[in-house]
Amino acid sequence: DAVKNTNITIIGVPLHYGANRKGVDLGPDAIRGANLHDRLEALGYSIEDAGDLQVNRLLQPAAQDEKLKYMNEIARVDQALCDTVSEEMGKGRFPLVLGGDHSIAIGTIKGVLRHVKRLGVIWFDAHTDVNTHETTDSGNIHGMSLAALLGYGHDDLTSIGGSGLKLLPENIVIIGARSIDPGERAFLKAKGIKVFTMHDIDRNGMKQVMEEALDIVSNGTDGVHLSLDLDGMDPSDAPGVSTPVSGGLSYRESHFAMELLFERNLLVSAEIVEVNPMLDQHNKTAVAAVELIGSAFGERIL
Ligand code: 4U7
Ligand code: MN
Ligand code: MN
Ligand code: MN
Repeated sequence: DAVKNTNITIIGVPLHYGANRKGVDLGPDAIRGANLHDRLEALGYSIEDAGDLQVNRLLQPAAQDEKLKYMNEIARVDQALCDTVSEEMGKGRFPLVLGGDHSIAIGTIKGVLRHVKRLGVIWFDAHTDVNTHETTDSGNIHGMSLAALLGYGHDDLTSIGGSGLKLLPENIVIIGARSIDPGERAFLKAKGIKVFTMHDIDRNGMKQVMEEALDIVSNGTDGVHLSLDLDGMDPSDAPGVSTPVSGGLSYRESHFAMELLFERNLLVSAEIVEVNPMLDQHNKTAVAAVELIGSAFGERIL
């Protein structure tokens, strides 16, 4: 069994270009403002905050980027994030990345892959993020991050962090999905990626779903990454997200999932994405994000 890493480095990534919607760039400060540091310190972790990566101000996507909006800046930020994550892991620290939209998962996970070759991933999300420039309707790169990490999509995205770093489809689970585009459905089927949809969670309950999910991501891997898209939760509990979808995970279901995750002691890295304070109510979504991270790091009711 792995030894729990109690040294955490927080890395903020105020990027919104992947969502093509303002507000999610304010996520890192909203999450910090919901007392992330204190909460983790109370659990016995030692926290360092590396601050925010620098994101350039752009007024509109380049005309040629219709199906890959803002790709150049996203790829530049993801490369910087990959290097920062990899450096922190090199020091033996646990990277906790605060987004920003979900396109930052490319940078985070590529950085982790430099240290953990066979990496399991829990992708908590209403969506499955396996579009490419060939299947996307929106052109928004936050809907392409998981495909890029599997090696599919534009070279400028798949080559981030150097070639040869890849996730394997059999080491990934998606939890909470309820909005899947036609091209994504075909991709998920062809690659055999395990998706626990809301239907599966309704039918079997979160306990069974998480047990199966954790078995999959830990089988033949050397560590697990948590990619927590807050839109996986129901919009009544997490209204401040770029792309809300009804019928999501309840407050308790989400917490229970994180509590079960902690019990298996698998995590080597994590990220919180898609928190959009401009669409939020009283910072509710950022607070929920911090509470979920609390549960994933060992907080208990009693
Ligand atoms: B997120 C979408 F069409 N699939 O590609 C797309 F529904 O990181 C949404 O999960 C993507 O929030 C959502 O634009 C990306 C859409
Ligand atoms: Mn997502
Ligand atoms: Mn999503
Ligand atoms: Mn979203």
